[in-house]
Amino acid sequence: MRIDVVSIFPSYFDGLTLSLLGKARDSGILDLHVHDLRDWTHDRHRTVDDTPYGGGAGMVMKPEPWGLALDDLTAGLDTRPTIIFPSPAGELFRQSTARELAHREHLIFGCGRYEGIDERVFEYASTLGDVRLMSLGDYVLNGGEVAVMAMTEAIGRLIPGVVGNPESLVEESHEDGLLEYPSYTKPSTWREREVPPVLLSGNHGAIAAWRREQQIERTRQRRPDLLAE
Ligand code: 6GU
Repeated sequence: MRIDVVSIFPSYFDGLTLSLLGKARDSGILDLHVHDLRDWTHDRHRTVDDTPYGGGAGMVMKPEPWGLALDDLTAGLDTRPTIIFPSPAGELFRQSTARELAHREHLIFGCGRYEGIDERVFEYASTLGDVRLMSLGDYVLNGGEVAVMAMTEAIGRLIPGVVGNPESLVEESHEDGLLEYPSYTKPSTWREREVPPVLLSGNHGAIAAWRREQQIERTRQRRPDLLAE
């Protein structure tokens, strides 16, 4: 998979070279490129923002650098990329979204800052690729960078070969619409706290049933919205 990220803070993404995704990059499974939006400006101050038409607080990202960046990153492609703009005004990014996007050949992430990007950029981008505005949840971040880090990690670990043991993917929170069951390791007694006896029983059927109950009970307590779905 190829991933291009456009940001005015490219060094945010240095962290993606570490750990799991770093290994995926080194092995060639993940071809990640981070770009500085200011490389597509042509004025002395490398300006990327301006005041909003109609007035109001804050600044808006100018369309011109975004247009040039998208032109360059989509020139000569033989497949249509998916172009994702992180935004608190977007659709919710969920595990099902990550699963879907993990199958795409080419993702382009455009990180907005300030009060957002000139709306025409999204229309223009849709002439070059399949555009998605995606939100992590109902709270506001200062810009898209942290959101793109999260989305890239969620997507990247689902690409075949990135997570060493694919079985570790299927029993996680959200993979089956429920939260994960609790996990324990040795010692069996720690500071007067016992591991649930069923896990020491060797009875695989009983263990599976207990884990399922735990998943349902936790989901009911912590995320009743998921059970309703
Ligand atoms: Cl994707 N961007 C920003 N700026 N804030 C957010 C978000 C995204 N998701 C939740 N809050």
